[in-house]
Amino acid sequence: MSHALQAFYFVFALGSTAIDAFTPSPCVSATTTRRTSTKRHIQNEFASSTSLLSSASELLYQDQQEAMLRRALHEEELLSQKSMPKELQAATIKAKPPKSGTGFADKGAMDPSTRQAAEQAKIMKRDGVLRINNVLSPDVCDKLRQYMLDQQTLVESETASNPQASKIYYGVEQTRKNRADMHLTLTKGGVKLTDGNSDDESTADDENVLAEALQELLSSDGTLRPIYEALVSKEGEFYELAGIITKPGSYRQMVHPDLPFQDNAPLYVIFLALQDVTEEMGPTSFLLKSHVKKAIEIFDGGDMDAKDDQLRKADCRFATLSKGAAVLFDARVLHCGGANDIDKGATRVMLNFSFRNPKVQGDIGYKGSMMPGYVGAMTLGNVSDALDRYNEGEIDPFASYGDGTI
Ligand SMILES: *[C@@H]1O[C@H](CO)[C@@H](O)[C@H](O)[C@H]1NC(C)=O
Ligand SMILES: *[C@@H]1O[C@H](CO)[C@@H](O)[C@H](O)[C@H]1NC(C)=O
Ligand SMILES: O=C(O)CCC(=O)C(=O)O
Repeated sequence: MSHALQAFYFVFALGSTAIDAFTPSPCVSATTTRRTSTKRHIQNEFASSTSLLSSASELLYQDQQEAMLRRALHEEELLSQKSMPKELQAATIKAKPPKSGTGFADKGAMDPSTRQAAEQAKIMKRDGVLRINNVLSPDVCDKLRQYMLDQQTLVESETASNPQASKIYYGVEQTRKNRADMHLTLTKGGVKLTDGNSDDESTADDENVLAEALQELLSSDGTLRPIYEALVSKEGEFYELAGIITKPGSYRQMVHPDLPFQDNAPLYVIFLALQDVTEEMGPTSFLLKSHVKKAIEIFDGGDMDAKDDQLRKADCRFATLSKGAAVLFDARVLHCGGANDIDKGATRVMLNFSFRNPKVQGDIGYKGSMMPGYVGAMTLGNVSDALDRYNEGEIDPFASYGDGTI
Protein backbone atom coordinates (compact mmCIF):
# COMPACT_ATOMS: atom_id res chain seq x y z
CA MET A 1 0.00 0.00 0.00
CA SER A 2 1.39 3.41 -0.94
CA HIS A 3 2.14 6.35 1.37
CA ALA A 4 -0.79 8.37 0.13
CA LEU A 5 -3.23 5.53 0.47
CA GLN A 6 -1.98 4.63 3.90
CA ALA A 7 -2.54 8.18 5.04
CA PHE A 8 -5.94 8.20 3.39
CA TYR A 9 -7.20 5.07 5.09
CA PHE A 10 -5.55 6.06 8.31
CA VAL A 11 -7.96 8.99 8.55
CA PHE A 12 -10.77 6.46 8.57
CA ALA A 13 -8.99 4.37 11.14
CA LEU A 14 -8.83 7.34 13.48
CA GLY A 15 -12.43 8.19 12.82
CA SER A 16 -13.49 4.68 13.68
CA THR A 17 -15.73 4.34 16.70
CA ALA A 18 -14.76 0.71 16.85
CA ILE A 19 -11.18 1.34 17.84
CA ASP A 20 -11.41 -1.15 20.68
CA ALA A 21 -10.84 -4.05 18.38
CA PHE A 22 -8.74 -6.11 20.72
CA THR A 23 -11.63 -7.92 22.36
CA PRO A 24 -11.87 -11.25 20.59
CA SER A 25 -15.39 -12.05 19.53
CA PRO A 26 -16.71 -15.50 20.51
CA CYS A 27 -17.99 -16.18 17.01
CA VAL A 28 -14.53 -16.09 15.48
CA SER A 29 -12.92 -18.70 17.65
CA ALA A 30 -10.85 -20.15 14.83
CA THR A 31 -8.88 -16.96 14.48
CA THR A 32 -8.91 -15.98 18.11
CA THR A 33 -5.61 -17.58 18.91
CA ARG A 34 -3.94 -15.78 16.10
CA ARG A 35 -5.47 -12.47 16.99
CA THR A 36 -4.66 -12.84 20.63
CA SER A 37 -1.04 -13.56 19.98
CA THR A 38 -0.87 -10.58 17.64
CA LYS A 39 -2.41 -8.48 20.35
CA ARG A 40 0.04 -9.65 22.94
CA HIS A 41 2.85 -9.06 20.55
CA ILE A 42 1.94 -5.52 19.58
CA GLN A 43 1.25 -4.46 23.13
CA ASN A 44 4.67 -5.62 24.16
CA GLU A 45 6.26 -4.05 21.20
CA PHE A 46 4.67 -0.65 21.50
CA ALA A 47 5.23 -0.64 25.23
CA SER A 48 8.89 -1.48 24.99
CA SER A 49 9.69 0.79 22.08
CA THR A 50 7.98 3.87 23.48
CA SER A 51 10.77 4.62 25.92
CA LEU A 52 13.29 4.65 23.09
CA LEU A 53 11.44 7.15 20.97
CA SER A 54 13.27 10.38 20.56
CA SER A 55 11.07 12.71 18.60
CA ALA A 56 7.45 13.75 18.40
CA SER A 57 7.20 12.62 14.79
CA GLU A 58 8.28 9.16 15.75
CA LEU A 59 5.63 9.12 18.43
CA LEU A 60 3.01 10.23 15.96
CA TYR A 61 4.18 7.56 13.60
CA GLN A 62 3.81 4.92 16.28
CA ASP A 63 0.34 6.20 17.08
CA GLN A 64 -0.63 5.95 13.45
CA GLN A 65 0.73 2.44 13.15
CA GLU A 66 -1.16 1.41 16.23
CA ALA A 67 -4.43 2.98 15.05
CA MET A 68 -4.06 1.30 11.66
CA LEU A 69 -3.39 -2.01 13.29
CA ARG A 70 -6.44 -1.69 15.53
CA ARG A 71 -8.57 -0.90 12.54
CA ALA A 72 -7.07 -3.85 10.65
CA LEU A 73 -7.91 -6.21 13.50
CA HIS A 74 -11.43 -4.86 13.72
CA GLU A 75 -11.81 -5.41 10.00
CA GLU A 76 -10.62 -8.97 10.40
CA GLU A 77 -13.42 -9.53 12.86
CA LEU A 78 -16.02 -7.91 10.60
CA LEU A 79 -14.90 -10.06 7.69
CA SER A 80 -15.54 -13.23 9.64
CA GLN A 81 -18.97 -12.34 11.01
CA LYS A 82 -21.12 -13.64 8.17
CA SER A 83 -19.08 -16.82 7.85
CA MET A 84 -15.46 -17.71 8.20
CA PRO A 85 -13.50 -16.50 5.18
CA LYS A 86 -12.78 -19.30 2.74
CA GLU A 87 -9.67 -20.08 0.81
CA LEU A 88 -9.42 -18.54 -2.64
CA GLN A 89 -9.71 -21.44 -5.06
CA ALA A 90 -8.34 -21.80 -8.54
CA ALA A 91 -11.09 -21.53 -11.12
CA THR A 92 -12.16 -24.68 -12.83
CA ILE A 93 -12.30 -23.91 -16.48
CA LYS A 94 -14.51 -26.25 -18.39
CA ALA A 95 -13.22 -27.77 -21.57
CA LYS A 96 -15.33 -26.83 -24.54
CA PRO A 97 -17.15 -29.81 -26.01
CA PRO A 98 -15.50 -30.78 -29.27
CA LYS A 99 -17.40 -29.47 -32.26
CA SER A 100 -18.96 -32.27 -34.19
CA GLY A 101 -19.44 -31.94 -37.91
CA THR A 102 -17.36 -30.55 -40.68
CA GLY A 103 -13.92 -31.84 -39.72
CA PHE A 104 -12.52 -28.55 -40.91
CA ALA A 105 -10.81 -26.39 -38.36
CA ASP A 106 -13.25 -23.93 -36.89
CA LYS A 107 -12.37 -20.53 -38.31
CA GLY A 108 -12.65 -18.67 -35.02
CA ALA A 109 -11.07 -21.50 -33.03
CA MET A 110 -8.41 -20.52 -30.54
CA ASP A 111 -5.57 -22.67 -29.37
CA PRO A 112 -6.19 -24.18 -25.90
CA SER A 113 -4.02 -21.73 -23.95
CA THR A 114 -5.58 -18.70 -25.61
CA ARG A 115 -9.04 -20.07 -24.96
CA GLN A 116 -8.17 -20.77 -21.32
CA ALA A 117 -6.81 -17.23 -20.99
CA ALA A 118 -10.05 -15.84 -22.37
CA GLU A 119 -11.97 -17.78 -19.71
CA GLN A 120 -9.59 -16.59 -17.00
CA ALA A 121 -10.02 -13.00 -18.18
CA LYS A 122 -13.79 -13.34 -17.75
CA ILE A 123 -13.34 -14.48 -14.16
CA MET A 124 -10.97 -11.59 -13.58
CA LYS A 125 -13.58 -9.15 -14.86
CA ARG A 126 -16.24 -10.72 -12.67
CA ASP A 127 -14.35 -11.21 -9.38
CA GLY A 128 -11.37 -8.86 -9.61
CA VAL A 129 -9.08 -11.70 -8.54
CA LEU A 130 -8.05 -15.08 -9.85
CA ARG A 131 -5.91 -17.86 -8.46
CA ILE A 132 -3.68 -19.84 -10.79
CA ASN A 133 -1.81 -22.87 -9.44
CA ASN A 134 1.57 -24.20 -10.54
CA VAL A 135 2.82 -21.26 -12.56
CA LEU A 136 6.43 -21.70 -11.43
CA SER A 137 8.27 -24.98 -10.91
CA PRO A 138 9.22 -25.92 -7.33
CA ASP A 139 12.99 -25.92 -7.82
CA VAL A 140 12.95 -22.49 -9.42
CA CYS A 141 10.75 -21.26 -6.54
CA ASP A 142 13.38 -22.49 -4.09
CA LYS A 143 16.21 -20.79 -5.97
CA LEU A 144 14.36 -17.52 -6.42
CA ARG A 145 13.30 -17.43 -2.78
CA GLN A 146 16.88 -17.86 -1.59
CA TYR A 147 18.05 -15.31 -4.14
CA MET A 148 15.53 -12.76 -2.91
CA LEU A 149 16.45 -13.28 0.72
CA ASP A 150 20.13 -12.89 -0.18
CA GLN A 151 19.28 -9.75 -2.13
CA GLN A 152 17.48 -8.38 0.89
CA THR A 153 20.56 -8.93 3.03
CA LEU A 154 22.68 -7.06 0.50
CA VAL A 155 20.14 -4.26 0.12
CA GLU A 156 19.97 -3.91 3.87
CA SER A 157 23.68 -3.37 4.19
CA GLU A 158 23.70 -1.09 1.14
CA THR A 159 20.93 1.11 2.52
CA ALA A 160 22.39 1.11 6.02
CA SER A 161 25.55 2.79 4.75
CA ASN A 162 23.66 4.92 2.21
CA PRO A 163 20.13 5.80 3.35
CA GLN A 164 19.44 7.65 0.10
CA ALA A 165 19.62 4.31 -1.71
CA SER A 166 16.51 3.24 0.17
CA LYS A 167 14.33 4.98 -2.41
CA ILE A 168 15.87 2.94 -5.18
CA TYR A 169 15.57 -0.41 -3.53
CA TYR A 170 12.38 -0.14 -1.53
CA GLY A 171 8.86 0.86 -2.42
CA VAL A 172 6.99 1.94 0.63
CA GLU A 173 8.82 3.27 3.63
CA GLN A 174 11.18 0.81 5.18
CA THR A 175 10.18 1.30 8.81
CA ARG A 176 7.31 -1.13 8.73
CA LYS A 177 7.76 -3.89 11.19
CA ASN A 178 8.96 -7.13 9.62
CA ARG A 179 7.71 -6.24 6.17
CA ALA A 180 9.77 -5.34 3.13
CA ASP A 181 8.72 -4.27 -0.32
CA MET A 182 11.94 -4.79 -2.22
CA HIS A 183 12.49 -3.64 -5.79
CA LEU A 184 14.35 -6.09 -7.98
CA THR A 185 16.99 -5.43 -10.58
CA LEU A 186 16.96 -7.50 -13.76
CA THR A 187 20.73 -7.50 -13.96
CA LYS A 188 22.27 -10.94 -13.77
CA GLY A 189 23.34 -11.66 -10.20
CA GLY A 190 21.25 -8.79 -8.87
CA VAL A 191 22.50 -6.18 -6.46
CA LYS A 192 26.17 -6.49 -5.65
CA LEU A 193 27.87 -5.01 -2.66
CA THR A 194 29.73 -1.92 -3.82
CA ASP A 195 32.79 -2.57 -1.68
CA GLY A 196 32.14 -6.20 -0.91
CA ASN A 197 34.59 -9.02 -1.14
CA SER A 198 34.34 -10.23 -4.74
CA ASP A 199 35.26 -13.78 -3.76
CA ASP A 200 31.83 -14.06 -2.16
CA GLU A 201 30.03 -13.80 -5.46
CA SER A 202 31.16 -17.22 -6.65
CA THR A 203 28.06 -19.36 -7.14
CA ALA A 204 25.49 -16.84 -8.32
CA ASP A 205 27.72 -15.41 -10.99
CA ASP A 206 26.97 -17.67 -13.92
CA GLU A 207 23.28 -17.87 -13.05
CA ASN A 208 20.46 -15.48 -13.72
CA VAL A 209 17.90 -16.70 -11.23
CA LEU A 210 15.34 -13.98 -11.83
CA ALA A 211 15.46 -14.37 -15.61
CA GLU A 212 15.12 -18.13 -15.22
CA ALA A 213 11.95 -17.62 -13.20
CA LEU A 214 10.51 -14.90 -15.42
CA GLN A 215 11.23 -17.03 -18.46
CA GLU A 216 8.91 -19.76 -17.09
CA LEU A 217 6.26 -17.12 -16.51
CA LEU A 218 6.43 -14.55 -19.29
CA SER A 219 8.45 -15.80 -22.26
CA SER A 220 6.43 -16.58 -25.39
CA ASP A 221 5.47 -19.96 -23.93
CA GLY A 222 5.37 -18.76 -20.32
CA THR A 223 2.58 -19.88 -17.97
CA LEU A 224 1.24 -16.36 -17.41
CA ARG A 225 1.87 -15.02 -20.86
CA PRO A 226 -1.56 -15.89 -22.36
CA ILE A 227 -3.60 -14.39 -19.54
CA TYR A 228 -1.52 -11.20 -19.52
CA GLU A 229 -1.74 -10.91 -23.24
CA ALA A 230 -5.53 -11.31 -22.98
CA LEU A 231 -5.71 -8.60 -20.30
CA VAL A 232 -3.20 -5.98 -21.46
CA SER A 233 -1.91 -7.09 -24.89
CA LYS A 234 1.79 -7.02 -25.80
CA GLU A 235 1.68 -3.24 -25.43
CA GLY A 236 0.94 -3.42 -21.69
CA GLU A 237 3.61 -1.54 -19.73
CA PHE A 238 5.74 -3.52 -17.29
CA TYR A 239 4.77 -1.51 -14.22
CA GLU A 240 6.15 -3.27 -11.15
CA LEU A 241 8.78 -5.79 -10.22
CA ALA A 242 9.28 -6.39 -6.53
CA GLY A 243 9.42 -8.87 -3.73
CA ILE A 244 7.17 -8.93 -0.73
CA ILE A 245 8.91 -10.34 2.29
CA THR A 246 7.06 -10.61 5.58
CA LYS A 247 8.52 -12.12 8.71
CA PRO A 248 6.82 -13.49 11.81
CA GLY A 249 5.56 -10.50 13.75
CA SER A 250 4.49 -8.45 10.74
CA TYR A 251 1.09 -6.84 11.19
CA ARG A 252 -2.16 -7.30 9.44
CA GLN A 253 -2.81 -4.47 6.99
CA MET A 254 -5.98 -2.46 6.64
CA VAL A 255 -8.22 -3.43 3.75
CA HIS A 256 -7.32 -1.25 0.77
CA PRO A 257 -7.26 -1.04 -3.01
CA ASP A 258 -3.84 -0.29 -4.54
CA LEU A 259 -5.04 2.78 -6.39
CA PRO A 260 -7.92 5.24 -6.54
CA PHE A 261 -11.02 4.02 -8.33
CA GLN A 262 -11.22 4.40 -12.09
CA ASP A 263 -13.76 2.97 -14.48
CA ASN A 264 -11.38 0.70 -16.35
CA ALA A 265 -8.92 -1.69 -14.77
CA PRO A 266 -5.59 0.13 -14.92
CA LEU A 267 -3.28 -2.55 -13.57
CA TYR A 268 -3.09 -6.32 -13.13
CA VAL A 269 -0.87 -7.59 -10.34
CA ILE A 270 0.67 -10.98 -9.59
CA PHE A 271 1.52 -12.25 -6.12
CA LEU A 272 3.48 -15.47 -6.57
CA ALA A 273 4.20 -17.73 -3.60
CA LEU A 274 7.82 -18.90 -3.47
CA GLN A 275 7.02 -21.34 -0.66
CA ASP A 276 3.75 -22.60 0.72
CA VAL A 277 1.78 -19.81 2.39
CA THR A 278 -0.04 -21.14 5.44
CA GLU A 279 -2.72 -19.35 7.44
CA GLU A 280 -0.20 -18.55 10.17
CA MET A 281 2.01 -16.71 7.65
CA GLY A 282 -0.67 -14.11 6.97
CA PRO A 283 -2.04 -14.85 3.52
CA THR A 284 -3.49 -11.95 1.56
CA SER A 285 -7.27 -11.61 1.90
CA PHE A 286 -9.28 -10.51 -1.14
CA LEU A 287 -12.83 -9.21 -1.22
CA LEU A 288 -14.40 -10.76 -4.27
CA LYS A 289 -16.16 -8.39 -6.69
CA SER A 290 -15.02 -5.31 -4.75
CA HIS A 291 -13.29 -3.77 -7.78
CA VAL A 292 -16.50 -2.17 -9.05
CA LYS A 293 -17.67 1.40 -8.61
CA LYS A 294 -20.56 0.53 -6.30
CA ALA A 295 -18.20 -1.16 -3.85
CA ILE A 296 -15.59 1.55 -3.72
CA GLU A 297 -18.22 4.26 -3.34
CA ILE A 298 -19.29 2.67 -0.09
CA PHE A 299 -15.74 1.92 0.98
CA ASP A 300 -14.51 5.46 0.42
CA GLY A 301 -17.81 7.22 1.05
CA GLY A 302 -16.96 8.29 4.59
CA ASP A 303 -19.90 6.55 6.25
CA MET A 304 -18.19 4.28 8.74
CA ASP A 305 -21.26 2.19 9.52
CA ALA A 306 -21.89 1.56 5.84
CA LYS A 307 -18.27 0.57 5.41
CA ASP A 308 -18.33 -1.81 8.34
CA ASP A 309 -21.53 -3.30 7.00
CA GLN A 310 -19.90 -3.76 3.63
CA LEU A 311 -17.06 -5.69 5.27
CA ARG A 312 -19.52 -7.81 7.25
CA LYS A 313 -21.28 -8.83 4.04
CA ALA A 314 -18.16 -9.19 1.92
CA ASP A 315 -17.18 -12.41 0.20
CA CYS A 316 -13.68 -12.61 1.63
CA ARG A 317 -11.20 -15.22 0.38
CA PHE A 318 -7.72 -15.72 1.73
CA ALA A 319 -4.83 -16.73 -0.44
CA THR A 320 -3.18 -19.60 1.35
CA LEU A 321 -1.06 -20.89 -1.49
CA SER A 322 1.11 -23.81 -2.37
CA LYS A 323 4.61 -23.13 -3.62
CA GLY A 324 4.49 -21.90 -7.20
CA ALA A 325 0.85 -20.78 -7.08
CA ALA A 326 -0.10 -17.23 -7.93
CA VAL A 327 -2.89 -14.78 -7.39
CA LEU A 328 -3.60 -12.37 -10.20
CA PHE A 329 -5.70 -9.34 -9.29
CA ASP A 330 -7.12 -6.11 -10.56
CA ALA A 331 -5.34 -3.44 -8.48
CA ARG A 332 -8.73 -1.84 -7.72
CA VAL A 333 -9.91 -4.85 -5.73
CA LEU A 334 -10.03 -4.55 -1.94
CA HIS A 335 -7.42 -6.66 -0.22
CA CYS A 336 -4.95 -6.78 2.68
CA GLY A 337 -2.01 -8.79 3.90
CA GLY A 338 -2.60 -10.82 7.05
CA ALA A 339 -0.51 -10.90 10.20
CA ASN A 340 2.43 -13.24 10.11
CA ASP A 341 2.14 -14.96 13.46
CA ILE A 342 5.03 -14.24 15.80
CA ASP A 343 5.12 -17.82 17.09
CA LYS A 344 3.61 -20.02 14.42
CA GLY A 345 4.40 -17.96 11.34
CA ALA A 346 7.38 -18.18 8.99
CA THR A 347 9.07 -15.95 6.47
CA ARG A 348 6.77 -15.46 3.50
CA VAL A 349 8.43 -14.48 0.24
CA MET A 350 6.34 -13.57 -2.78
CA LEU A 351 7.34 -12.24 -6.16
CA ASN A 352 5.09 -9.40 -7.26
CA PHE A 353 4.91 -7.76 -10.61
CA SER A 354 2.29 -6.03 -12.69
CA PHE A 355 1.45 -4.86 -16.17
CA ARG A 356 -0.59 -1.84 -17.01
CA ASN A 357 -3.65 -1.75 -19.26
CA PRO A 358 -2.63 0.40 -22.26
CA LYS A 359 -6.24 1.48 -22.73
CA VAL A 360 -6.05 3.47 -19.52
CA GLN A 361 -4.06 6.61 -20.25
CA GLY A 362 -2.49 9.18 -17.96
CA ASP A 363 -1.70 9.06 -14.27
CA ILE A 364 -3.30 6.06 -12.56
CA GLY A 365 -2.70 7.51 -9.10
CA TYR A 366 -0.24 4.87 -8.05
CA LYS A 367 3.50 4.75 -8.37
CA GLY A 368 4.46 1.13 -8.84
CA SER A 369 7.04 -0.81 -6.89
CA MET A 370 9.86 -0.82 -9.37
CA MET A 371 13.48 0.25 -9.70
CA PRO A 372 13.39 3.83 -11.03
CA GLY A 373 15.43 3.00 -14.13
CA TYR A 374 12.85 0.51 -15.36
CA VAL A 375 9.86 2.81 -15.04
CA GLY A 376 8.16 3.14 -18.42
CA ALA A 377 10.97 1.21 -20.11
CA MET A 378 9.36 -2.08 -21.18
CA THR A 379 6.16 -3.54 -22.52
CA LEU A 380 4.99 -7.12 -22.08
CA GLY A 381 6.27 -7.73 -25.61
CA ASN A 382 9.72 -6.38 -24.69
CA VAL A 383 9.91 -8.52 -21.54
CA SER A 384 8.81 -11.57 -23.44
CA ASP A 385 11.34 -10.95 -26.23
CA ALA A 386 14.17 -10.59 -23.73
CA LEU A 387 13.15 -13.83 -22.02
CA ASP A 388 13.05 -15.64 -25.34
CA ARG A 389 16.61 -14.45 -25.90
CA TYR A 390 17.50 -15.81 -22.45
CA ASN A 391 16.00 -19.10 -23.52
CA GLU A 392 18.25 -19.06 -26.56
CA GLY A 393 21.36 -18.62 -24.42
CA GLU A 394 21.71 -14.88 -23.83
CA ILE A 395 22.59 -14.88 -20.13
CA ASP A 396 21.92 -11.21 -19.35
CA PRO A 397 19.02 -10.34 -21.68
CA PHE A 398 17.91 -7.17 -19.91
CA ALA A 399 21.36 -5.57 -19.94
CA SER A 400 20.31 -3.03 -22.58
CA TYR A 401 17.70 -1.66 -20.16
CA GLY A 402 20.32 -0.83 -17.54
CA ASP A 403 20.39 -2.08 -13.96
CA GLY A 404 17.33 -0.20 -12.76
CA THR A 405 19.22 2.61 -11.06
CA ILE A 406 19.31 6.05 -12.62
C1 LIG B 1 3.93 -5.18 -4.45
O1 LIG B 1 4.31 -5.41 -3.11
C2 LIG B 1 4.39 -4.34 -2.19
C3 LIG B 1 4.27 -4.89 -0.82
O2 LIG B 1 5.44 -5.32 -0.31
C4 LIG B 1 3.31 -3.33 -2.29
O3 LIG B 1 3.67 -2.14 -1.61
C5 LIG B 1 2.97 -3.04 -3.68
O4 LIG B 1 1.83 -2.24 -3.63
C6 LIG B 1 2.69 -4.35 -4.36
N1 LIG B 1 2.08 -4.06 -5.60
C7 LIG B 1 0.77 -4.10 -5.69
C8 LIG B 1 0.22 -3.55 -6.97
O5 LIG B 1 0.07 -4.53 -4.82
C1 LIG C 1 9.45 -2.63 -27.10
O1 LIG C 1 8.14 -2.86 -27.57
C2 LIG C 1 7.61 -1.82 -28.37
C3 LIG C 1 6.19 -2.19 -28.73
O2 LIG C 1 5.54 -2.79 -27.66
C4 LIG C 1 8.46 -1.66 -29.61
O3 LIG C 1 7.98 -0.59 -30.38
C5 LIG C 1 9.91 -1.41 -29.19
O4 LIG C 1 10.72 -1.41 -30.35
C6 LIG C 1 10.39 -2.51 -28.27
N1 LIG C 1 11.72 -2.16 -27.79
C7 LIG C 1 12.72 -3.03 -27.84
C8 LIG C 1 14.01 -2.52 -27.30
O5 LIG C 1 12.61 -4.13 -28.28
O1 LIG D 1 1.33 -8.78 2.05
C1 LIG D 1 0.30 -9.01 1.42
O2 LIG D 1 -0.24 -10.11 1.41
C2 LIG D 1 -0.37 -7.91 0.63
C3 LIG D 1 0.50 -6.68 0.48
C4 LIG D 1 -0.28 -5.50 0.01
O3 LIG D 1 -1.41 -5.60 -0.38
C5 LIG D 1 0.36 -4.15 0.02
O4 LIG D 1 1.40 -3.98 0.63
O5 LIG D 1 -0.24 -3.25 -0.59
